[in-house]
Amino acid sequence: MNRVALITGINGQDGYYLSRFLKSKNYEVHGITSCSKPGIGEPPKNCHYCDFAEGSNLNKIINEVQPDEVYHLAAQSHVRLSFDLPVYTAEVTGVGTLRLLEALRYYEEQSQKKVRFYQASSSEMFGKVVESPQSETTPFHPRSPYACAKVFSYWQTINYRESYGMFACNGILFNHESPRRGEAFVTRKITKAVARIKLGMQDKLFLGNIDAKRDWGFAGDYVEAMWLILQQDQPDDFVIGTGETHSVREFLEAAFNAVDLDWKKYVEIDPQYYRPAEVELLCADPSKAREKLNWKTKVSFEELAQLMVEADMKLTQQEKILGDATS
Ligand code: G4F
Repeated sequence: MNRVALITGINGQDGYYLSRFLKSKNYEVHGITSCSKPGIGEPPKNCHYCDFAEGSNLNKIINEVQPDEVYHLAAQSHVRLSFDLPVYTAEVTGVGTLRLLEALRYYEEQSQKKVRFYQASSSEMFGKVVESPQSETTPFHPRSPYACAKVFSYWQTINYRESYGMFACNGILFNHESPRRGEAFVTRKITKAVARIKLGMQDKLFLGNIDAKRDWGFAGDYVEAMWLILQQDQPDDFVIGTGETHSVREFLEAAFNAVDLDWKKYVEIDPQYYRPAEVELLCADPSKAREKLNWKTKVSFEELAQLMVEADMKLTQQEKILGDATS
């Protein structure tokens, strides 16, 4: 019989790549989303609706789906926005995880079935880093309501493992991007602007702190690590990243270079994109993942920028044709 996976936040970038990956491994994939669109049509097959800010129907969904593996990706995941919506972010990104863990604990007790649980932990938890690169043993110093909520979820995951013997694991993922990345995140904001500037649809790109450094990889590679984490004999926590760090400035250079433009002519700094507290530098030490999961990233920084620009060029060209046809 096929194994059953339940992915929360299935409509996000990682949900997209993870569901494709698990289907290629013959899983029956179910998803939870909060983006209900009543009236437009029937919900897609195996799609369930739940808002992690309250989670009242989680027990019902888990009872129906009877998952073997649960990948908890749902979150209010935008760091800048979390400063404007701190309580909502704590509810969804923090307490939401606890709601799910508690529902799974109850389900395990009732059904006598074991479930494997993956928590999407984040490198943002390292925040004002106390050492570099950051590994599984680096202490946390969260710098945003989002990061504080993720630290809460990280420890709840470990607490449920230690208290109730649950197979609950953290993947501490560094930034991972793709053409499916939301347009409010800096890489996609840049690649979309590059395409629009190249096609004459935009003049300027406004950004915040372009000196911040991140460890950026390709999301498609990272979902395999999520799956590998749940295939181990023992539940454990893993840092997942490339081991390389680059500034936003370097990403700008790579993305504009991909279409032979000089970024300096188009980019302006707008302080509205600054954060009350910034995470200046993130760089992973993924040695444990390499050794125990045999996982490593396959797409380089330059290839990532290139593939995102190419995808946005195609998309923007189509939008332009559609716009011209309807105007
Ligand atoms: O793309 P970002 O918004 O990602 P951030 O804050 O690093 O968080 C992402 O990665 C985390 C993993 O480490 C996830 F947990 C989290 O959910 C999210 O996916 O910003 C990256 C950097 C920041 O330093 C930011 O200040 O880019 C800087 N930046 C400069 N100008 C900007 C902008 N970020 C955004 N979003 N928009 C700007 O205009």
